[in-house]
Amino acid sequence: MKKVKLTTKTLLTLALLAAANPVTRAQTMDEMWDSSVSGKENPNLKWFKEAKFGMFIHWGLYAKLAGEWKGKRYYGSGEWIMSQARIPVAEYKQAAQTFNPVKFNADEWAQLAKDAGIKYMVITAKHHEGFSMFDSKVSDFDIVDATPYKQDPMKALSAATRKRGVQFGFYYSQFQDWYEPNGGKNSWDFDESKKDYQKYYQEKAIPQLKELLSNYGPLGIVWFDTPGGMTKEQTQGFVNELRVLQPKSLFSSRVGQGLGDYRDFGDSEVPATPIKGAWESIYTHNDSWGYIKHDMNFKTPTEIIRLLANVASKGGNLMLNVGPDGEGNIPEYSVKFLRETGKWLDKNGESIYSSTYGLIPAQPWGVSTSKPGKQYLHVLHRPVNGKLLVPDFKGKLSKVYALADGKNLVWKKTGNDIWIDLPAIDADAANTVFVMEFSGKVPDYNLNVPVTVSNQYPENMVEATFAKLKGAAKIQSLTYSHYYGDWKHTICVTDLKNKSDEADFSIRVTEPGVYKIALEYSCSPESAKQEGSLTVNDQEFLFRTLRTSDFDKKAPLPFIKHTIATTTFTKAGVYQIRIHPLQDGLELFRLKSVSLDPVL
Ligand code: H79
Repeated sequence: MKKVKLTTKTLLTLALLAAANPVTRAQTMDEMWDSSVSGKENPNLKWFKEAKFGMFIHWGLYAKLAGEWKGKRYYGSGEWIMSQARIPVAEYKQAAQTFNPVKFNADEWAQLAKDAGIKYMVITAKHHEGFSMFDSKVSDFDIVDATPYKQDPMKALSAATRKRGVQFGFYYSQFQDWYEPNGGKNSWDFDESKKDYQKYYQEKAIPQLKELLSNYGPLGIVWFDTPGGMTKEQTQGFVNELRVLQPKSLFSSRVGQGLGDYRDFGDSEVPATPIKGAWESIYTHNDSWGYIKHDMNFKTPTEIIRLLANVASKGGNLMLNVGPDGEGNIPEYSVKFLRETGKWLDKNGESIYSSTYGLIPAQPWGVSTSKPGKQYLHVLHRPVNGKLLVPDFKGKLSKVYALADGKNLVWKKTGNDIWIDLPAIDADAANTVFVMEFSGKVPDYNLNVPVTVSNQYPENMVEATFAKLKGAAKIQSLTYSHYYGDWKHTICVTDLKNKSDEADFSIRVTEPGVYKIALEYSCSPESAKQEGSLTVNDQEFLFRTLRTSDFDKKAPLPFIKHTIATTTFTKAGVYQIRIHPLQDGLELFRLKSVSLDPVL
């Protein structure tokens, strides 16, 4: 899939940078993307960059099947059930005969988006199953011709959404189409070697996209997915042919060949560091994109609010998916939890909408976003003593206040450190926002700032992203899944194979104290029981690796938090942590983080 390639390419480049430069770290990934995306200066991106929060909707015949086929339940991406269960077209199409979503109410859906603080909506016009959720003259396998419902829900939804000032767009699976003999990826009905993808593009995908771009008013986005079967020139021709119909509509990067207007990360992926330009992270509310009746694993309002802040703190948009059922109802918890998110955005939206990435890296207290002259502190964890550190802040600070009530806070500046006296915070709050107002030009986020370690927080995590690498060590994003296609991504230091391969971390301990040091890692059976060395604070600590499991992208990647040492920092200050194998040979482990948990 497109996203995996982009990530791998980016990280490969980082690895090459690391190889050329013996001590380096994961620097920003942004320039690469900026130069490879066509829409860098595109004025049509303005609304998108301001929007920050989108709603994705996966709705199709799979919603009617609800994750079950012939009495057997399927888990993971419900919109993949036809592929997962290898359902023949002749049987699958029968589901349309009973698909009658009479509970669908366009105004309710659009109002939910509005109430949730959502600024754009993208709905599946056609997913890989090949079924059109709109009135198509190109195919009879559509909601008007093939179902008892006989209406076009996209007409009403596009109008209701736009009426509320929310941008509207379509997801369209341009290459995969399991219903068509020449569409991508149905190998259980059709012989892949006999497929004529160009015929499919000419006879279905392009004509249908023209219908979508002609019959539903101005589209904010056309969201393509899983490109295939076209050269770069053919993709350019495809884009050009569609572009003339709606020159302002944004095409997602999964149109392929670097020809999108903005970048999408992988499914359920947030980049580790700030990224410039226009981009989006996509997540689903539970485990599946399309409705599955036994999938009740919904992210809580707190999780959604924190995810949104985290994505915004890197400079991107979050598009969160909901999967309405076969009757046309959005799941109860999606409705409730989105409305809760909307209540938070009502009060705190200033810190999200039209913002960009924060000017400092993530801290033990949370993340930050910024606007010209303003830095928003998203406090997820309050320091016990109420003294909040904003390190490496180079602007000329004029005031600090709570976003909720505008009350000024006492602060002081020591060098480039800002120390803020926080008021009491509701312990249950998902995210309490404080604002720093400043003048002067502030340089971009600096990844070289030592990671804050403080006894004011129960845990201090130093993430792999912040490693400086030596030798053959690399930083990689490992992609794997729990259920079918529900991707997870974890950034790790890998390839610590020899004594000279090292992961080094610069930390700043803000108060003297005693800390337990733990390593969070994944370790294959082959790598287990090897010795490693961690040096910090003029002491070397030895440890022996514990087995977790092999890496398998279709299974969970378990991590163990292995506590290895106790140490006392007698003075506040900057310290280096150095980690390497004690012998030459096998990879030591895949290191996710080093944590320092205060004891005294
Ligand atoms: O629409 C949602 C997904 O259905 C779609 N993108 C999001 C927005 C998507 N299409 N493809 N993929 C995601 C990647 C899927 C990879 C898979 Fe597999 C290959 C799924 C099934 C085969 C690997 C093997 C994962 C599960 C089995």
